[in-house]
This record gives sequence, C-alpha cells and structure tokens, in this order.
Amino acid sequence: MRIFSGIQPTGSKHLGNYIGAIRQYVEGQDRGEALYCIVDLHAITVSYDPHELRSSLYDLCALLLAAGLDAQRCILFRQSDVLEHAELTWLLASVTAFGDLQRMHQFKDKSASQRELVSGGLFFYPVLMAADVLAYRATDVPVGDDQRQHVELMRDIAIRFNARFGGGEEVLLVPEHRIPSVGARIMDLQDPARKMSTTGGSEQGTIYVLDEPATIVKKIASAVTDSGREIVRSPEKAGVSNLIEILAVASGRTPQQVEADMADARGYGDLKKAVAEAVVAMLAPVRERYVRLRADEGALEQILADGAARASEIASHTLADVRERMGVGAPRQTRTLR
Ligand code: AQP
Repeated sequence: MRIFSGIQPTGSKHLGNYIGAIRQYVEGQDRGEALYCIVDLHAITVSYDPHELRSSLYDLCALLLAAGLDAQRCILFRQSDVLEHAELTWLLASVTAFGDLQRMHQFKDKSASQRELVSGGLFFYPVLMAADVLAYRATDVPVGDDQRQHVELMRDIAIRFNARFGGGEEVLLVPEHRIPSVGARIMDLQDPARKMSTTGGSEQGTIYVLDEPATIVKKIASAVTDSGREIVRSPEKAGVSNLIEILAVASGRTPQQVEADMADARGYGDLKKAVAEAVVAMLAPVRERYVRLRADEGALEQILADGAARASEIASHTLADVRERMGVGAPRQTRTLR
C-alpha cells in the first residue's frame, strides 16, 4: 500500500484539518509506505504573501512533526521541490475534461469568494492534485469529505489516461480515497451548517490546533447547539451532532458510545465540558512539541530536502513512463538519464 496526501501551508491548521487529515496521516505511517506533501504550489492559486508562504510552510512542517509524523517512517516533502508535479500537471491536462473542472465545488466556492483575480491556477487546482497523487502511483488518499470530488476526478483522469495511452496497462494507478467514517467533516462551532474552514469560517467557531487550552475551552463553551437537552445525533441537531463526533474522535470512542456515556448528563453544559477536556488533552501535547520543532528552521529544511530527494526518485520513474506513452520528448532509449 502506498499512501499519499497533500496539505496546504495556509493559515493556522484547525481541528477539521487535524481530525479529517493529519490524524490519518500519522496512522498511515504504520499501514504502508506514506508520502505527505506540503502543497505550496496549490497555495499560490489564491492571493497570498510570498514571505508568509515561506513562514507558513515551516509552521505546517513543524506542526505535522509535532502531531506525530516521523521523517524516518514517512516521506515528508515540499511540493515545489519535486518538479515532476508541475510537469505531470500539464501532461494530464490533455486528458482532463474542461467541463469536469467547471463542475468542481471548490472552484465554484473559491472563485465566488475571490475579491481580486480568479486565477487560472485555481481552475487547474484539481489537475495539480491529480498529478500529486498519480506521480507516486499511490493506492490510498487520506482526505476529509470536502476533497471527495477531487479524488473522484483524479480517478477519472487516471482511467482516461490509461484508456488513451496505456495500451492495456494500468500506467497510472487508480487511487482510492480514505475518508474517515467519523470526523470527515467537522463543522464550524458557531455555524454548524458550514464546515470548519481556513478561509470561510468564523474565528470563534474555529478551533486551531495551536490554540491555548483556555481559548479552546471558551470556544467550545460558546458553541451553538439548540434548545433541547438530548445528547444524540440527528440532522435537526447539527451543533450537538458535531460536538458528539469531536468528542468521539478526541476520546477514542464511537459516537454511539459517547451518546450512551452521556445519557445521564444534565444537559449540553456537561457535553461541552467533556468535549473541551478531550480536545485540550488531544491538542496540548502537539502544541508543546510544536514550539520546540518550529524553532529550528534548518532542521525542518533538512527534513524537507531529504523527503524531496526520496519523493523525486519515485516520481521520476512515473514521469518517464508517462512521457514515453504520450510520445513527448526524446524516446526513452536515447534520453539522457537524470
Ligand atoms: N472541516 C473539516 N473537517 C474534516 N476535514 C477537513 N479538511 C479541511 N476541513 C475539514 C481536510 O483537511 C485537509 C487539508 O486541507 P487543505 O490542504 O485544503 O487545507 P486548508 O485549505 O487549510 O483547509 P480548509 O480548511 O478546507 O480551507 P478552505 O476551507 O479555506 O479551503 C484536507 O484533507 C481536507 O479534506
């Protein structure tokens, strides 16, 4: 099994990113060969500050290590260091339907909320994401539920590439998404109809992985619930359902167990107290390790450089095959090997 996932070096990572993605990354290290990529090329598709991008990249690298990624057990690298990603994006563009890109929810949402330029890069974002994964012939893609459509598209791209250029072979492996059964869509605490998000959410409704414990307690205490008292999940109780899911993940129980354990609670106050305690216990150690790791940018840079060299070794083989099949560049036997 080969696992690949990318994460953007944008903003402070929140509880949704942690539960939907980062926690799965850490588990993935024990399940197979795992590659995790900090996708700076994706981050430049919306307006950004170059200095902040560099700094956010180190922030995220330190955070991933603090959360439990181990550079000895996974390949952690920066997307722009492995040139194959950009090249494969262009090559795959020729088997990507324009109409499919137009249908992507993320493009529709993000282009609508852009105040300045809606870049071509934002439109091409899913093709770059497909290239990220397909370059490694990854089998599993751990992501949150919001990325389901992008993974479906990369599967279609791989299938179309193989049909057009594969000559009966699966040159590009068709990957599967790994969306967690609980916590795939953590909702904003102030507006539980919307997902917790870096760009679209409310400050008070978003728990950041690096929030102080007191801030976490305060945000959870003010979470929007409803006028009832029953601690059960239901479509009419989006706020309570969200808290139950968060508590389940943070305390290593199923949502059903949480509901059973909370059956004697006096009301939502008890639920919020339990959620706050569990989330603080889950995130506080990450925060402590982060401070130490973030202080040494040289060490972070070294980890990323080692990761990029290992990643490039894998991706270059795929690219050689893709180029050959597409008839692009010199034929393989006469090409200068890199
Ligand atoms: N609310 C969420 N619940 C569960 N999983 C989530 N993810 C994002 N939000 C939730 C998952 O986090 C991973 C990283 O996403 P990213 O690289 O796109 O980072 P981001 O831009 O910081 O994430 P956001 O919050 O989703 O940003 P916006 O909303 O601004 O685009 C992905 O696997 C994602 O599924």
